[in-house]
Amino acid sequence: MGIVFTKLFSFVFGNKEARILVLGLDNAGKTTILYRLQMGEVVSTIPTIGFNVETVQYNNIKFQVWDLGGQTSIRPYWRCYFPNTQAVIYVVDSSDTDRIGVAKEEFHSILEEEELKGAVVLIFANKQDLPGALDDAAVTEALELHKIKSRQWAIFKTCAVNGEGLFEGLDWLSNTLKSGSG
Ligand SMILES: Nc1nc2c(ncn2[C@@H]2O[C@H](COP(=O)(O)OP(=O)(O)OP(=O)(O)O)[C@@H](O)[C@H]2O)c(=O)[nH]1
Ligand SMILES: [Mg+2]
Repeated sequence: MGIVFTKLFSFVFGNKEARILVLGLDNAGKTTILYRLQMGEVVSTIPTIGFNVETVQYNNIKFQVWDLGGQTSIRPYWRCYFPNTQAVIYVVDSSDTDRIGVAKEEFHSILEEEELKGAVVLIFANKQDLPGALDDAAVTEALELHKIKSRQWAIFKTCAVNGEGLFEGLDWLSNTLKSGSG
């Protein structure tokens, strides 16, 4: 009954719901981004063991945002969260040029997952405030984004600490999800 009512309410008011996964290597800034979006504040984070999940209401979409820990030993558990995902936000530490190749490998293995076939992909080239950070064009090249086939994607330069780029990314995401069939 509760679910029926919630669905009816969403229908009447035009609200959509979307399940979003935030993925990326450890230290990329995923948890910082989640809480910046949810509370508008920078929280001090510790490495995520497991996940954080919060709801972010934006542009008539209720985003259920799952932020998963990115350490090497935890990454195999990401796939437990793949079913019913409408979008992936892939966060890259643009200043971590040593590990950009690892970030690329992880990114492309996510794209191959059957359960994420229908998910749109938003890439955040994060930590733009740090010296030596790769810009969006350089991250596009390093992640080989041109290899993405039959899937909607976009990349935005972000700085989770001052919030730059985050809501521009969510704008793209909400417009893309609204224009989709889901
Ligand atoms: N300078 C700068 N630091 C950032 C930015 N985003 C995040 N950080 C810092 O990077 C560190 C790691 O951020 P987290 O959000 O904990 O990273 P995470 O991706 O959640 O890491 P795991 O939970 O281990 O997967 C923290 O010290 C953040 O304050 C940014 O845009 N610029
Ligand atoms: Mg984290």
